[in-house]
Amino acid sequence: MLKNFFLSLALSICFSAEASNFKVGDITIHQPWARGGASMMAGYMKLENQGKADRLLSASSQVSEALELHQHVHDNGVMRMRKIDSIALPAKEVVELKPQGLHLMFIRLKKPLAQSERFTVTLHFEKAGDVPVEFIVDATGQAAPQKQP
Ligand SMILES: [Cu+2]
Repeated sequence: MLKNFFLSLALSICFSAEASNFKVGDITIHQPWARGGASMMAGYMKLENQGKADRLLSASSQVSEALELHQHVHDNGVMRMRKIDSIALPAKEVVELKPQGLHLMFIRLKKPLAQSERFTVTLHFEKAGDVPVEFIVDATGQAAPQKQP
């Protein structure tokens, strides 16, 4: 917990100009956020590529046992999620990870995360390299842990 706090503090100092935007090479990561339940969470953000074509290869985090790249697909009218190997980032384009689309999937959370809680995810880009970004748990998260009144 204390470690997370100092990590957050370090991040907020490094990126104080825009609290929830991060940059590595030609890639800007806009406003990462997550929502989910006690054991699984989905993560979203906008990836803006101002340079040549790149790819998001993977992501890693301490909050879950596994972290996968997912895409929603329509399968005979049923929405399903599918694991994908990478997310293509074409040159000079913005790719948005959003509900019903591309997302990060946090699988087997080590502990449930509270609304507004922040945590660090390291993104691994093929060309731009690695960058730690801070996700915030969305206040309107679906299936968020409920407390009895
Ligand atoms: Cu998923």
